[in-house]
Amino acid sequence: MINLNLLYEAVLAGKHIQAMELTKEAIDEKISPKEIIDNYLIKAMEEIGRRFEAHKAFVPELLMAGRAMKSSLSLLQPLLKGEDAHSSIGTIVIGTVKGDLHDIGKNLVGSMFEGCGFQVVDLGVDVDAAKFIQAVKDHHATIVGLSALLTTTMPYMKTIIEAFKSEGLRDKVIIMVGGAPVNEHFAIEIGADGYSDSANSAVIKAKELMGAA
Ligand code: B1M
Repeated sequence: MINLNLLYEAVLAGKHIQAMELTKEAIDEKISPKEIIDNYLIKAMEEIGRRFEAHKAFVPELLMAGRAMKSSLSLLQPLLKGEDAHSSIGTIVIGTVKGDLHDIGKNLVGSMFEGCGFQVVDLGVDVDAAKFIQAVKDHHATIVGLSALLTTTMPYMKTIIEAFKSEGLRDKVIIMVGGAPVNEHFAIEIGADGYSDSANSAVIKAKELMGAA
């Protein structure tokens, strides 16, 4: 039986090959992807973040841990796609806002939406307001998902919301925000429709906002 703490340690140490091998073992042992992600992978990222803050880890360590987490997620994400994936509930345009390169959480949120039957248009990282607006028009999206991990990039979420207003599109889309430094209070303050602190709850919130819960 696999010891999942080894996976936590592998991600924390940035050992991506070991992380992939352990993830494969965990999948073979039918451990739920959600348990692996929530209890081991995200915990490892939280710990490397704490060490970074305490000056006990530096950018290279963050990068290596990020790469190890992504390697593991590349095996788990296909398993998050459920049966519902065939029938589309709606289209969400998702991206990490301008100036911000963090994409692990955003990718997880995207996978969860996809797994729950949404069409997902992922614009990647460092996305400006014009690109979000164009994507909504091109794909007739009903939801916009904004992710930010830096206190310096959070304010750009408001810029995006204002841009949707200027374009006359604000009432046509549900705008959701999330990411580690974002909270409910901030979401309300900038005029977003919804906030959530995890990939799971983001989908639940989106369905609620669409009246499809
Ligand atoms: Co950076 N980084 N980083 N980093 N990094 C943080 C965010 C930081 C908190 C670390 C720390 O100091 N403790 C800190 C920000 C401090 C602040 O702003 N107050 C920080 C910093 C400072 C930086 C740099 C400035 C460092 C430097 O260069 N000096 C730099 C900035 C680069 C840039 O973006 N312009 C930088 C760079 C990086 C790497 C590139 C090395 C790497 C990113 C790799 C990648 O993403 N491809 C990295 C990493 C890995 C982190 C930490 C350690 C982990 C982030 C992560 O992936 N978490 C992070 C520390 C931390 O967050 N504790 C840190 C796991 C992920 C699953 O969680 O993204 O929160 P999260 O997503 C969750 C929820 O938030 C939510 O659901 C997800 C799944 O449950 N969610 C949403 C996310 N988006 C959502 C959207 C929604 C709804 C929910 O609706 C649409």
